[in-house]
Amino acid sequence: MKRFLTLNVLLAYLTLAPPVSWSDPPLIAEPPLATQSTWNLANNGMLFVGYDTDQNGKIDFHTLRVVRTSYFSKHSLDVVKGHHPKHLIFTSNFTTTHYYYIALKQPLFYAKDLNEDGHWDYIYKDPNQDGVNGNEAFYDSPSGMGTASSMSSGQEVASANKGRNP
Ligand SMILES: [Ca+2]
Ligand SMILES: [Ca+2]
Ligand SMILES: [Ca+2]
Repeated sequence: MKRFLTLNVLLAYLTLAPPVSWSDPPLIAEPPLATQSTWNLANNGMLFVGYDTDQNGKIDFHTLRVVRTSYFSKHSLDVVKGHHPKHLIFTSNFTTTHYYYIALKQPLFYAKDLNEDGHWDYIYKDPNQDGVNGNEAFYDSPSGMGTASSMSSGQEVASANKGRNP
């Protein structure tokens, strides 16, 4: 009986609570990696890639990937790619050697910076790391935009998108 009640309370909560992602801006798929503006290691050891999706010179979209391993190597990028066919390879050029980061193909997190102020406004998590296909969920809003005024920001995004796509 208690379990039934708990379930009912949970169901009521889920029904009454506004869905977190209802008015959040829709998550877009990661642009082609070749169009990235920057990439680097985050403090947590993940590899982030920044994109300027509207090409106004300011980064507005990030992806974060799990790094499987990283190492120095004198091998060329093609050779290293051959060693890790199921991963993405990022490399820094040093004089005679390269430093390679072997990252998972698909991101674990996606982050939007709607107002391009450097503070992420919406972070989405894709636990399956299978690309943007609808099973991603709102994760956090470090800037507070996604929790305080997700309704108005959703409208801003809608109108911004309208202006962007004639
Ligand atoms: Ca931009
Ligand atoms: Ca922001
Ligand atoms: Ca997914």
